[in-house]
Amino acid sequence: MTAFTLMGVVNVTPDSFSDGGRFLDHDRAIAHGRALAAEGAAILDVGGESTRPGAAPVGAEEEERRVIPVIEALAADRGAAVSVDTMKLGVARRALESGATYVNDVTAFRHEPGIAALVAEHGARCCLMHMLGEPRTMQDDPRYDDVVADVKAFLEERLAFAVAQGVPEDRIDLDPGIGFGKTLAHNLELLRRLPELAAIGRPLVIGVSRKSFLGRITGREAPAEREVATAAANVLAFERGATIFRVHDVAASRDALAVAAATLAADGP
Ligand code: HH2
Repeated sequence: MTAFTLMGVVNVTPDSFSDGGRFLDHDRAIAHGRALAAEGAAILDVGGESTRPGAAPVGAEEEERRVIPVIEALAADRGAAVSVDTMKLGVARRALESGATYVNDVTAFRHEPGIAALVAEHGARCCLMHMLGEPRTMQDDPRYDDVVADVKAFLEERLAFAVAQGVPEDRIDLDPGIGFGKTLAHNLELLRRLPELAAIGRPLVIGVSRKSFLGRITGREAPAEREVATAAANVLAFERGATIFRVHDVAASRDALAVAAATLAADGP
């Protein structure tokens, strides 16, 4: 059976688009991470800065204050791998020293290129994500020649950069960055043509969870009501080559993906 991996989102922020403020308290964030691991998350992605469109940047000190105690506690559980969702070198360093083994950088090492060497030095894994522009302005009229070809070329270039900095290729995952400088049509085209990105040969991470394009399609205003839509998009992405799914609700996508995986396996040789 083709395996899939669930990456549970632990947002230690006041302003994340779907769960901002719910887990700003360290104890609540840690309990939430443990609950996601119990539901089947193999990776817990801990973030202290929202990247939603228009989000205000957070200083490194404040970001560390938010995430480091949570990373320390979840890593000490020795269950799920702990990822830090950051674009800052200092935060990534403290996180890796505190037990994280995965760096999820939505700028793909463009904001602070030194994170690549840091990941290499620690023998960590990483996710390199495509984003057009920066969070503050990324949704202001994004344009591409061919969104899939442009994202593919970007991911290949960032993969080559990370490898040149010493990160072994087999420790690098790639992500088309659904919703990061993309219209509804761009997101759908990326999902539809995912096999072209899977052809790069690295595992694909998909982060559709509760995003606004799902609200546009379903008419669901509240992000937490977009779980069925999230699971549907994840199943389609899995069938087209993605294997790592970044989600807020682990149980819902786990069930949907388990059915997809069993069905596709039954189809095989
Ligand atoms: N999406 C978000 C944040 N980090 N990382 C990867 N690799 N892929 C994604 O699609 C992705 C990501 C946005 O979701 P969330 O963390 O819930 O919201 P916010 O950025 O507002 O905290």
